[in-house]
Amino acid sequence: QAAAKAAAATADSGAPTIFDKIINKEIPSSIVYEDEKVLAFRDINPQAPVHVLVIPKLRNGLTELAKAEGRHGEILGQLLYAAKIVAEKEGILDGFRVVINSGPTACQSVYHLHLHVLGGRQMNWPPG
Ligand code: DGP
Repeated sequence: QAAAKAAAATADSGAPTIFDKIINKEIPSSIVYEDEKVLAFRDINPQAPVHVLVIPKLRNGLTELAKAEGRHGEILGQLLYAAKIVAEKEGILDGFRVVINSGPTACQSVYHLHLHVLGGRQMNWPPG
């Protein structure tokens, strides 16, 4: 399964992604948290009982973490703090994981920076 996902992974083209439609409410999503800068919604393909994606509403060049620059520092902090708010709302503050897949080798599939917030079960290490 991991190999199939890796094979399906694509590189960053800079094109709009499905997350734009989610941000614009053109396609439905199960929103967990939202503020002016950040949107958090349930992953369509959950890998744990709690699996929420935290994204910036404005992509602003952050297609992947590899493209981060100093100017992105504030939103990067806001995303991480939003991940904590999500964990609190979902009742998993005692143990949760935050993952960012950056680039094809890490199996990134949507090129709009997103944090995966995972929890609600025993997490294992190392990850696949
Ligand atoms: P990544 O592999 O790190 O790029 O994760 C992308 C995630 O996005 C993946 O876990 C599935 C999720 N996803 C893709 N399309 C949709 C969608 O239309 N709705 C929702 N809720 N999640 C999606």
